[in-house]
Amino acid sequence: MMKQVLANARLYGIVDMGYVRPEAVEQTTSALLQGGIRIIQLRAKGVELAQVEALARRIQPLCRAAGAIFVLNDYPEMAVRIGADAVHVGQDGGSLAAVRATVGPDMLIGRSTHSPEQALAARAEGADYIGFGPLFPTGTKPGRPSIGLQDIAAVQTALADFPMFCIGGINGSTLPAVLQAGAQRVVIVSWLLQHPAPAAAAKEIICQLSR
Ligand code: TZP
Repeated sequence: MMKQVLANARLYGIVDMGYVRPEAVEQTTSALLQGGIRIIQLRAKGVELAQVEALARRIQPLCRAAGAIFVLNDYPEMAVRIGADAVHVGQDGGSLAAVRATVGPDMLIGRSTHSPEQALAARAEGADYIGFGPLFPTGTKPGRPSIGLQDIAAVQTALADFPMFCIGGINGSTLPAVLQAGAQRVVIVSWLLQHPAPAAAAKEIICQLSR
């Protein structure tokens, strides 16, 4: 069932604790859900584990009530403990076989990829979806080299229906070029989290992604 929600998702939202005050996680999550986003990740880099789990346990029921996928970034064992729908791991997150062994057969697994080779490998290794980027330089991942738009179309063609979410520096102004380059799905972090009207902004982006 969550596989179908994943297949239908065009916009992926992240509650990134680099941008969200801890007391505002419910409000932020609700705004993203109200905007129509049906896959939401908790990203809490540098936050103490017990605190990550507490935040996850606050976000998860809101996602569940909306029929949205709740993704925990990193921490496969915690994802199992709290019953997350998905876990997202970076290139440094170990082999996907090891992650699968930890989370069991049903949890969705996402993988960050930064090149066409990594994208194809992630699917071959059993990822359920990938992130592909950063397309542009972004303050959300400072120092990470951007990969540009030139490989999106070929990778999306090679992956056919496999869910590939382009990420990194996407906003209302850069989205048209990203779509032009062949993207079908995107992750938007800081632009949505800093937007004065995030739900309306998300709706508008989803509209553009659905054309
Ligand atoms: N992985 C690749 S780029 C990125 C992550 C988590 C950050 C994207 O954030 P933003 O604010 O949408 O550029």
